[in-house]
Amino acid sequence: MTYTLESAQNIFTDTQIPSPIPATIALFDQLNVDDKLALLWYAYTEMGRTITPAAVGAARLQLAESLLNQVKQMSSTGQTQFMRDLASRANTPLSRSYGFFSVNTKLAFWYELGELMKQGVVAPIPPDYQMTPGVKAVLAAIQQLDPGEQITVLRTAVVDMGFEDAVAPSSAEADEPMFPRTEPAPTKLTVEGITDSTVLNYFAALNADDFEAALALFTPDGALQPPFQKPIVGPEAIAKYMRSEAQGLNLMPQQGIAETLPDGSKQLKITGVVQTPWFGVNVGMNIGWRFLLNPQGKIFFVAIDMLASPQELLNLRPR
Ligand code: EQ3
Repeated sequence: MTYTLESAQNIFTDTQIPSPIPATIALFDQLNVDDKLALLWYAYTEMGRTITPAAVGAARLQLAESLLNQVKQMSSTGQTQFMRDLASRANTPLSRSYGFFSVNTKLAFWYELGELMKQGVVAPIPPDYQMTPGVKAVLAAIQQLDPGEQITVLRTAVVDMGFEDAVAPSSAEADEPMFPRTEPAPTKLTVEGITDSTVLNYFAALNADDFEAALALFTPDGALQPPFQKPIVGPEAIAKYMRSEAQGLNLMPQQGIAETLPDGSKQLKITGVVQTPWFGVNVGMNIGWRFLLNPQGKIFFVAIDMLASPQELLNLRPR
């Protein structure tokens, strides 16, 4: 085999346009705790309905219920302090409980807190809060992003909160409830320029939440690299990741290019749109998949990238 994980990560990099997301998150990270919480509130509540997520299933909230109940019983000052602890990743018992939640449970937890803030049950952002120039700058940067990028910034902010204990088991493993699909998954896929059955089966498997079938397409040392993350290597780690984070996604690949290398391996880049069950049809994320298949047609590597702009689609020309 003539490739390594490192070389695989570099396929098609000449077709990519840098995403504005990491710089926006870096700006956000520089804010102080109160400004972070206020920024998220404004971004979430003032950007219109498109970035308002759908209500989440009761099953998911059950996982967060005990923490929610504890927060509801606190004084208003206590609630504010709790939210500050989450945003500053303080090592407190409650902040650790949050840190154990899976990604989707963290989102569900904040969704519910947001509803409770609107109802006045949980302390809102103080009415006399004045946006600092820093908050205004980050808000302006977020407004420049497309909705798929905006929800990625919000999600990253929520996921990074709380205190994560390196040794504690993640709740994502055991009791992650199924994510109800908001839209039926596309059943028939035609991807312009792509006939490769492994890749088409990959899309079909994820659209059916059939992670076993998806895993069977990988080599035993195969890797999957989610947006802005390091590669996840090996079927067990990929399976765990998919069960926790790939449920209910609608993958709508549209077009791609495929190149066969002299040793029979193949590299493919495909672009399209992905919808998350949190926002359904309201938000389409522009996504690119970069696959490296071994000569036997198994996936050695796939990177999932957030495309900087639909402009990147134009870079997909046979070379
Ligand atoms: C209450 C409020 C507003 C104020 C307070 O001060 C602070 C906070 C935090 C607040 C609450 C904020 C809330 C409720 C934010 C909610 C945000 C949500 C629900 C964001 C959801 C985003 C989901 C995203 C970006 C999903 C992306 C999924 C992708 C790209 C999946 C890609 C995949 C593909 C395509 C594959 O082929 C393989 C698997 C993989 C998962 C990688």
